[in-house]
Amino acid sequence: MRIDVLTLFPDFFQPVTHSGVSGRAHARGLWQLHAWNPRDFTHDVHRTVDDRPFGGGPGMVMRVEPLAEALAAVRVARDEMGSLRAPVVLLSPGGERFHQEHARQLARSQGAIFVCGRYEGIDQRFIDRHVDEEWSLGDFVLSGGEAALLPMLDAAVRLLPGALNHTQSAAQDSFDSSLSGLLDSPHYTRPETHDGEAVPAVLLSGHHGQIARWRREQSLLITQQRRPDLIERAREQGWLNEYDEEVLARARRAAET
Ligand code: 9D3
Repeated sequence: MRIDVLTLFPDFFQPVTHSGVSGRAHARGLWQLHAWNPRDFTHDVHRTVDDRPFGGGPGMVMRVEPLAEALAAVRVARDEMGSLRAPVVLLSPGGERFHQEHARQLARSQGAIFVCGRYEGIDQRFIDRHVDEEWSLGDFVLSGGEAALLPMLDAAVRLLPGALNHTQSAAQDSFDSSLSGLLDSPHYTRPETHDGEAVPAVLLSGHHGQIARWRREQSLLITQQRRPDLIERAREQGWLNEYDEEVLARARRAAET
């Protein structure tokens, strides 16, 4: 997977290429990131990438020409690598809300060309002419697209075959509740008692069937409590069995009394 990023702050991406799971995957050659600074595609002595908005108003707007020239350079570089097909994705507060399906789609693809905005926005003509999709991280205001793109890349890269070691990938097994779209059950490790609080006895019992059932129950109850929308989705997807529904019904009755 090849990621290209148009950004005024190429250093922003050091963490994802140098640290953790995504850093190791990068070192193993599972993916690559190329950051392109529109400032390097300016021709004036001040290397101007922004200008005042036509029509007035606060803030500055990113100029179309440096972005368009940087994008043209990306296309040449990708063509030289065998024409790796890639959508142009603008990071934007008004974009589609990013979710796991975007991460999966990106991880299955040959990559994407991301455009990170700064200032109040980007000249609309660049968006109309070149942008295929717009993605948002959520409903909060960041100072630019870079901080939104980092977690998106992390989410996609960890899905690349070989990115996770065996212990980690085991958690992706169909046994794990992560695949049923529920929140995780609580985890415990040594010591067995901390400050007078013991670990739930079932986890020390060695009964793998009971442990699995307890974890499933905890997942269901926590999800019901915090994210009823995820329960609804799991039900619609047919991810809940008869026993799951019994657990949830029992919890609803307990909440009524
Ligand atoms: C005054 C109107 N603002 C829109 C809410 C202007 C504005 C704020 C912040 C324009 C750009 C930005 C910078 N943010 C992003 O580029 C961005 C973003 C975000 O702010 N939140 C969540 N996801 C994203 S993706 C890109």
